[in-house]
Amino acid sequence: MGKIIDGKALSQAVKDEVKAEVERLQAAYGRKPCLAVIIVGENPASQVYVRNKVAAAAYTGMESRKLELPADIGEEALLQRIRALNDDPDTDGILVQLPLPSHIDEEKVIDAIAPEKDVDGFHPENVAGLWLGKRCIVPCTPAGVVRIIDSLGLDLAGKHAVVVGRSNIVGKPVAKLLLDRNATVTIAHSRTADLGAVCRSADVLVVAVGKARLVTGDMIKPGAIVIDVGINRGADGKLCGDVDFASAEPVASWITPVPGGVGPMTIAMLMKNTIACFLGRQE
Ligand code: L34
Repeated sequence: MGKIIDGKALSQAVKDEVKAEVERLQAAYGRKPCLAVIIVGENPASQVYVRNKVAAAAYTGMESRKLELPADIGEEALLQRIRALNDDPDTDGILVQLPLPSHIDEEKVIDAIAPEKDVDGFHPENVAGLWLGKRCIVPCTPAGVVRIIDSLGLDLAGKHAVVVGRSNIVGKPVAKLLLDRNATVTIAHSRTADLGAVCRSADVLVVAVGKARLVTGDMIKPGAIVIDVGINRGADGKLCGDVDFASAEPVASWITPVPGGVGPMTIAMLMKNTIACFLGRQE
């Protein structure tokens, strides 16, 4: 078994869809969507991700702005920058790259973003929308995860999906999106007893815990779909996921690699969300 899902190719297809949409919007509204990305400090991983986001925006033809703010910026000063973007009619999407320096309260920052410009879907209004089944912005990584799963064209009804990790930005929203596809969903985490047995019962296994190679082949049901959200940097600077790819790949029917799996899809879905915010702000 073991078929490797090409997240790069899938993200390319999504970005091409967005590119065509940007042209259409320019013709229809006389303006292109504009994404503002704020990065605070110099976290090297964040710098890579933000660079990839700005490059993707350029590829699709949409406008983007990168605001690089110093690590010691005060919380109030950051909130003021966000409010200015909220009030700027030419800005459609606002993204504040996480994590933020420890002296800044992330919750306050997320709450300050106008919900209609919240391309990350982290604002409480969008979170409520997701859980209540209303129209809303769905967080980019979870949206990418289910886009990958949807691309396989399988019916999840009656299937057992296990999500390892319970964060607000990945685990919890992924679980809701799988529930929407009629899977029976279990959320496992650091306190779960016998994680191996729980994972082995999964037809669809999504791992988002941030622990390098936590899930090994012996924890996977033969034929399962395995989606690896983790991005861990080894001492050698090489990237690896939360799944031990070498032992998992022969057991799984489908598996995402790291890099080249969920990461590129996160960025592609951000482009989609920027279009959705643009459209939500029209009329
Ligand atoms: N606000 N903060 C906010 N929104 C987000 O959606 C994110 N996330 C996570 C971190 N903080 C955030 C991202 O953008 C993770 N993340 C992200 C984005 C892109 C990539 C990975 C994580 C990515 O491009 N990954 C490439 C490898 C990049 C590399 O060389 O390091 C890949 O192929 O997986």
